[in-house]
Amino acid sequence: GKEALASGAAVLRGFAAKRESALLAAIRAIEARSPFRHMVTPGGFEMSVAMTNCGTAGWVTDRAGYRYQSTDPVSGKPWPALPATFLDLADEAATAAGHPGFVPDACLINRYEPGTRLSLHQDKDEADYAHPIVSVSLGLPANFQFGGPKRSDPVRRVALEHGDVVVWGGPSRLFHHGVLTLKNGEHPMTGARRFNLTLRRAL
Ligand code: MD3
Ligand code: FE
Repeated sequence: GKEALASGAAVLRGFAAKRESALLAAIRAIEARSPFRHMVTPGGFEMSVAMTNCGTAGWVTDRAGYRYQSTDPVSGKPWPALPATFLDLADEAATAAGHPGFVPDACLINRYEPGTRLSLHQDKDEADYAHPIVSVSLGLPANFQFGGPKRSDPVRRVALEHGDVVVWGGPSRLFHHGVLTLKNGEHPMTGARRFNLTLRRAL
């Protein structure tokens, strides 16, 4: 089913479930060339969530700042291409949520292990906020939190499970959001991990 979360935001429960094997195989192929790594924030803190990217641009952070760049700083080579399974899912989910014609050029892949979290932030390193972001959850469940345009806005919690897809567009595109500390657990497809794909138009 489709649930409205906020203005322009919708959760599509289980939308990615039938593609779980293809999505996880694609993540394995990507990480073989661009491994998951713990990036450092501009303030010098190592992120607990491990990240990698695919697409013509990838999101990175280091002491110099947050940005998108065409090469992986670890391999020195371009990021792996966006797999067809990611592009198809992005198009179908965005259309189902009322944002037809979404063509991402970047996908940030987050890997959570028990005890890791992503603190409240906005996604604002992209060139044009008119494009939605499509988020895909795989593996262990997480408690996702989202607020509003101001950091001080009240926060709501939503449980995101394996196969859930969230589409963020319109007024919700710049809402603050984060992921609470992942609890221990085992998932039959991913073990003690959660993966999140965020399909974006960066450039
Ligand atoms: C709300 N990832 O990679 S996805 C991120 O589960 C990120 O790993 C989280 O936040 C995760 O930047 C949350 C849900 C999400 C993604 C983008 C958004 C929510 C959003 C953009 C605007 C508002
Ligand atoms: Fe985000």
